[in-house]
Amino acid sequence: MPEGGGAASAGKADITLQIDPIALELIPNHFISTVGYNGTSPGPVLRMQEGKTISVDVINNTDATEYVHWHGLLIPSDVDGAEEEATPSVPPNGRRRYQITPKPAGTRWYHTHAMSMGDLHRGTFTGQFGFVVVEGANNPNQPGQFDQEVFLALRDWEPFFSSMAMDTDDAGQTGPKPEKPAVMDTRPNGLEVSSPMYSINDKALGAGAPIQVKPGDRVLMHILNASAIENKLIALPGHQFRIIALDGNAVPTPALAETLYIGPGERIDALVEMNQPGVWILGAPQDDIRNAGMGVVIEYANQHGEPKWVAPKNLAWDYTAFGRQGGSQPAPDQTIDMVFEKVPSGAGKFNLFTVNGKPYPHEKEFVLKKGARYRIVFHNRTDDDHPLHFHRHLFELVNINGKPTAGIMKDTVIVPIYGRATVDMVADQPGLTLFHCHIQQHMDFGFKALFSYE
Ligand SMILES: [Cu+2]
Repeated sequence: MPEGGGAASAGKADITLQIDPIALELIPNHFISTVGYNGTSPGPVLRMQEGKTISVDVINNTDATEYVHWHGLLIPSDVDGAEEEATPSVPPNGRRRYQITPKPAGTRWYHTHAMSMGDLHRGTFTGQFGFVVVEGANNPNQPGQFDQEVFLALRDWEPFFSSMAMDTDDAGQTGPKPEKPAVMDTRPNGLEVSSPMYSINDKALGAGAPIQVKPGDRVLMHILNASAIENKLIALPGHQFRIIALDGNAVPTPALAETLYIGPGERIDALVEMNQPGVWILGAPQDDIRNAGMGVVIEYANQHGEPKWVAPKNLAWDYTAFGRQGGSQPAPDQTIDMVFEKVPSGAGKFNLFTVNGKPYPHEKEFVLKKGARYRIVFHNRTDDDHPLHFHRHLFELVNINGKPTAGIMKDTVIVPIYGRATVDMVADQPGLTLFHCHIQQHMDFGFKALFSYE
């Protein structure tokens, strides 16, 4: 097996991730063929100690070049896991050892960062993803605050191209559209990616074991949208989610929500008090998506019968509900405007996305000064909600569609359709830094930018 180079790989690493083709039995006797970590998808929950350096061996048993990205960790570019940041790859049928010092504490995740372009069997369309829990004093999820914790990765499978946008980005969004153009682009849309099958973790709704709970239990749910293609809605009839962390970072104002809206790349940590004995479906509010697998059964002790679904009354999702009311940020050193547009390509072709008028790459366009505070304004002039992600940095939400907030630290934010989001980012992680939409096809066709430090 060829060595990938990099750090010497003497002895066994603290963590070994093996990339292999796998078969996932989403529903009994129906297997789908994909690629996973250590024979499964999601891969193992990786627990790390904040600040404690560990070695990770990645063994790639496929014929594709791979990258393992540590999403939400503040680590150097050469181990972050992105080609654009010049992280050394894991060669086809090869291996490489990385050393990482995980921080900050909280719910993070790992996933492939390979490009897919027109190949729906590559990149985040595969099963290469899993949770990372960084343990530490500031982890918002301290033992004693919950009786049971569950990890719920939301996924879709067997993606296919279609000429229609089948997502539901408008479902929970009734807000203003400050970036809506006066004259709409009427050119015919290009290819979108859709999915006929859904799951939470590796089972479609009803195909796996129910989550067993007892009355009075406080269940800590770590929810991750590991989809390559779309934002997701999730509800649990009879119950409310108490949101305690977004993207693994404690929120200033833990508050209740009836429905979660979560973009690819985002994590939500929510406490659910189990106070409605019965058998329930936690799942997507859209009947077609839930019936195609997006859900899991929650079963109270000594309760039996068909799992019950009741449509939620309130689909609204508002990040600012969890922020510090009346708070503000220090004045920025500089403001950066980023304008996102879609160039519709017509039937059978891939749409192109531009950042400030140009698709990736941008020649030295975004250069940061170490220590400076940047106010970044995302102008979404497209007809989709986009989950926008910064590598290697946290940012603070400042404003969403005119609503100010403070204290919410994230690494990925959904910028609503024709909407505007403002975030503050302190440039405290020198090195190449990738910014992109976390919808794989958008990223691959232009929706990304590279930030560097001067
Ligand atoms: Cu996007």
